[in-house]
Amino acid sequence: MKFLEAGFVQGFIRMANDGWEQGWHERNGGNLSYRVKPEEVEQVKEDFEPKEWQPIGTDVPDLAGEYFLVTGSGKYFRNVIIDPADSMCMIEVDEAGTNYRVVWGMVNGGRPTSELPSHLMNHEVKKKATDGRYRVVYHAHTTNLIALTFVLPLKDEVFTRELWEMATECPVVFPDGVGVVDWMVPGGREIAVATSELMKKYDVAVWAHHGMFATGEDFDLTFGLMHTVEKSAEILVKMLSMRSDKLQTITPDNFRDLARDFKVTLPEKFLYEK
Ligand code: 2HA
Ligand code: ZN
Repeated sequence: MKFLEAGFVQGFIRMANDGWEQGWHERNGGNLSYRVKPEEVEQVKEDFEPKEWQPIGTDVPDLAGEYFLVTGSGKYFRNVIIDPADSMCMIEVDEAGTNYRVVWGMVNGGRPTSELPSHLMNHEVKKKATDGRYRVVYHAHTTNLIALTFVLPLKDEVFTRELWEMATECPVVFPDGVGVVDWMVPGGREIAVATSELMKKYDVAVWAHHGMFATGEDFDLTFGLMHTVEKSAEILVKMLSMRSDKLQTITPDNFRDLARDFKVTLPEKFLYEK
């Protein structure tokens, strides 16, 4: 099968374009990665043209031999749909988990996303924590959530609770909550370690004054998660713009009732009295 005809490649391209249309990917902002299934690698491997091995910048031994679709460093999400071979690539991780090589794409040169260490370390944590079910890691510059990082305390408990309160579906969509990383220099191993530490507990990590990481099983669930969190952040921004306090809201006991009926576990640390 031709690389671009494969269903998983089409799903990746569609998700990148959906993010662009949401306004989350100004210029070269954001990045997306997908851990490819072995049978999907088989579908497209006749199109591979392997390039030189390069250092990942961190170690991911539990991803040895895995293949990933990733957006390119400095590439624009708005171009993925019109020129995927220039904007994205498939990479292979070596048997030690320290190097990668491009096997398809980046036809005009370039590298995978500058956030490759964060993507791969998040994949490594999630692969282990979910018995291999999670395959997607998504980073976007979500406007309203970024705005909130200037006015809310940078604490997991506060972000989770405030986002949950803005839409009844939120605690059902992200019952484990969201984690928050203080401002850090992006692109390196240090922020990758901090983010992947949070991914042991959560599916969402907020990067203060920068954006968000979301992880999930497939493109629909991961895009839907990013969309749900950002929508909730938008409601909170609107609410705070009208007045600084709430006349009424969803209470801790309301959340406990919701948890019972929807059969989700909501950690009590998020249901504090204010
Ligand atoms: O430019 O979003 O975090 C890509 C990024 C870096
Ligand atoms: Zn970014």
